[in-house]
Amino acid sequence: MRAEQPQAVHLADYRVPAFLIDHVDLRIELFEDCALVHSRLNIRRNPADESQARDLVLNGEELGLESLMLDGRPVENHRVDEGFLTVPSVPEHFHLDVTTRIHPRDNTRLEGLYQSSGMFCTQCEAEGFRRITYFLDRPDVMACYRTRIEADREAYPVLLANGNPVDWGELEDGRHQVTWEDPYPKPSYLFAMVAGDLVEKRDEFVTGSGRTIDLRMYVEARNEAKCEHALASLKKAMAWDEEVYGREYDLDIFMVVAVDDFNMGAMENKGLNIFNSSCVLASPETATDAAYDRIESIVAHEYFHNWSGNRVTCRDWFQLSLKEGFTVFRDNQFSADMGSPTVQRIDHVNMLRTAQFAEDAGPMAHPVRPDSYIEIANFYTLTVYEKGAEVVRMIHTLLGPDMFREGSDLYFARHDGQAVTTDDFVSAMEDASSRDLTQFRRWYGQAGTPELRVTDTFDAESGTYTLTIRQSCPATPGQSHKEPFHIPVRMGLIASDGEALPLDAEQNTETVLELTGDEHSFQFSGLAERPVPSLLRGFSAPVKLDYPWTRDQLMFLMSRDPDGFNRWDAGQKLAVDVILSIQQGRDTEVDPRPVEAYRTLLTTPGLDRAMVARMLALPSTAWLIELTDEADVAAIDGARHQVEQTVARALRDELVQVRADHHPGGSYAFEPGQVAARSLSNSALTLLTRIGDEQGREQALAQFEQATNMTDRLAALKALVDSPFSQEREDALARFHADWHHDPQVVEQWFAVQSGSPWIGNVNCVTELLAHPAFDWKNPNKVRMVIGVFAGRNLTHFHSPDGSGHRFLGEQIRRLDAFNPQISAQLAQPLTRWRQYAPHLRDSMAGILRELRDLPDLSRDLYEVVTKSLGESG
Ligand code: 0A1
Ligand code: ZN
Repeated sequence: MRAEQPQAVHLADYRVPAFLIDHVDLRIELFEDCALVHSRLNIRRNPADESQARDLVLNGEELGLESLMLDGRPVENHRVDEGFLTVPSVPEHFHLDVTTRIHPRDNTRLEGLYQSSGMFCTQCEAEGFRRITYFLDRPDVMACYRTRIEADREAYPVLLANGNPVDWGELEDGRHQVTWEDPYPKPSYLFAMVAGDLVEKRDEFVTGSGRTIDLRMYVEARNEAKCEHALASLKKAMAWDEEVYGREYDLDIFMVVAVDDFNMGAMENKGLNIFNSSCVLASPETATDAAYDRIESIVAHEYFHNWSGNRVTCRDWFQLSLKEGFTVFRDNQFSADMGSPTVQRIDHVNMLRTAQFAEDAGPMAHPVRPDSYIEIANFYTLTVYEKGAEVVRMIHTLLGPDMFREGSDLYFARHDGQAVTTDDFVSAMEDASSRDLTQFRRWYGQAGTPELRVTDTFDAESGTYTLTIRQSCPATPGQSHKEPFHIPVRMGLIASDGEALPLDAEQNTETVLELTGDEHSFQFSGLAERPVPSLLRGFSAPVKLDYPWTRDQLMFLMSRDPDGFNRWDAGQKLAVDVILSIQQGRDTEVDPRPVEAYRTLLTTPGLDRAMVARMLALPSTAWLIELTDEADVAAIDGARHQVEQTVARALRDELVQVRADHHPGGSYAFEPGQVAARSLSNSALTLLTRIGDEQGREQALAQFEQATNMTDRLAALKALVDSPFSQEREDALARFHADWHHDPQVVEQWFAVQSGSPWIGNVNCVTELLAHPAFDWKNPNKVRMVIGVFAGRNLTHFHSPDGSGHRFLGEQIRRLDAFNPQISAQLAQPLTRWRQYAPHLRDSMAGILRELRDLPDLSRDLYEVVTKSLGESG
């Protein structure tokens, strides 16, 4: 057990800062073994503070304090404690000059200033700036920064920081300097600098008001050919934000840097976005369609933060969803506009329902605006990001697009240059629309996924159909009772001939029902027969909905619901019912109905091919587990596999035909038509190889040999790996590695194909991968691709009944925690849901959590995850 227990921070304890910092002047001297950071802070007492504090208390961690001067005179009565520097009795206004010595080369946490592949880079969100220099490291202290970087010219020809370059020149001893100035006040978490020997790719964007913005992407020379897609995505995002939100870029330069070692996906530092290489670099030969898609949305996400996050930022870290929920909503809208809105929505909801619902149902459940945290890095969660985005989406649904735009305009105008709260965001939406969102605000404060129970009656005589909806929300840690939520339910009614029925006097065939109380009844009159309800269209609220559709009704909705999302969802519901009925012994044979529905999909000309691919995919094991109490993973996976085999065998000819008809030839382009065709053809390949016969083997081998892009090559490799063809599997894995061992991002994929494989990815296999020369403990991507993919996606092997998978994860977490706590805490996530599983799995998972909890030296990050997961009874 840790010597002292880390303390929680509470939203209720928020106080304005006692001091403000208006200006920061940094001079950063970079050397091989250390860096000297000279900072001059322009500080004044905060007029809004009533505490009358005399002492200045700055945050700082693992800093060597070299000198400290106040208004030019050395300070002698200061105190340095764990995490703080206190300067007693300071005046109203003053300059503080601080010099700290830090060691970027030894920084394995990847927070603050560190080295990656020989370059220097920073990550300051959420509390990394305090690892560079002493500061009021909180987002409501906003300052203008001037940053001068000095380094050896030959080793570090490129020196970057936020803002615009204002000065540069030679220094003694082969060194040089570049000075940057950022005119926009910003919190310290948005500070960034980079120094390295990097190639520059240039482009430009002309804004709506006619300003030409210099776009620059910096990468290592070996990645020079992988920049085009990110730059193209950036320009699309810039144009889209002007068109849809009226937001123009505000500096002269926008820079993007790719680094290999990064704890997260990317970071929105003002004017200098830093990306994990895997989230920004792409070429057709090395990146899949899924990667292209992800890059487009992450580049957009970081760019959109320039307004939703940087110009208007968070008052404190409890407000994280203010920037993240809104920005994810914005990037989802963008992705929908760039491709198919329905497919984008399906992919997003699929992830949300599987992973965020699990978070909401587990011991780490927290509101979109949490009430407390021990380590804020643990709160970059799916709840804050994805559920936060759903909350913004519901506001959009309730207000309609025009009013929502007025609300966002008001929000940006009212709060430009400020650090504000989620409440301020909702108020702007209210003020612009005159809608009362008082009750709606509960979405920010109450955790848990609401459940809607729907029943209906039809009075044939009067032709009246009545829908009754009851809402409830399960208890979550610290919240046993929930008040009703304000929930928009988009819906329609469908007649037996497939006609969409009018719902009101204006003959609308779709409406949004608003739930505010525990129970509501809605009546629809003038109907000739009992309709089939289509509920929660487009997933209009992040809730679980229960209505007793029959399998025939689901088949009907799969083909006749005018809402594409609900067509897909009906198919998922049908497949869930069929699989779980097999698993629970309610059915002894696989119901042929889904097979026939898939056959129709495969043979009907003119359907959206990306949609067909989504509809053919059976619900994931993770989603089936989420729907099951005391989940027996092996039994669930076995039933799913049986259904998949049945489908594949019955549809063999249609699958072969679809591949012949739809596989795109010619040169690769990331454009919706080609992406859809590849996704359908590769889904068909996966199913064909599940049969395990000669035809599937030949198709997979031929595609592996002939593929000219990574999407097809990786799909073929996966198909071979997850099939009984052992010789072909070994050969393909060896060949793939031989071809791509020089490219870290492709090697990451090669790792993931193995660690995620239900066929070969057992504990022995992943243990061998950890010993592979390309594996690197200090590189978060490699760790995630081997250990994270095994524990998060390879559920059969991770939950091996002998507990070996759980033990393996426990050992790796323990090892990682010593040098990168953010990563060890991320990797512990799969263990937190232990209560969801069958007793033998549950006990083994909780046992590992207890072992971790009892370690003498575990990090604050991991401490919070394991103690909260175990709960009071732990
Ligand atoms: N704000 C970034 C991602 C990010 C999150 C957490 C971090 O450290 C704890 C760092 C970066 C984004 O939303 O893209
Ligand atoms: Zn973000």
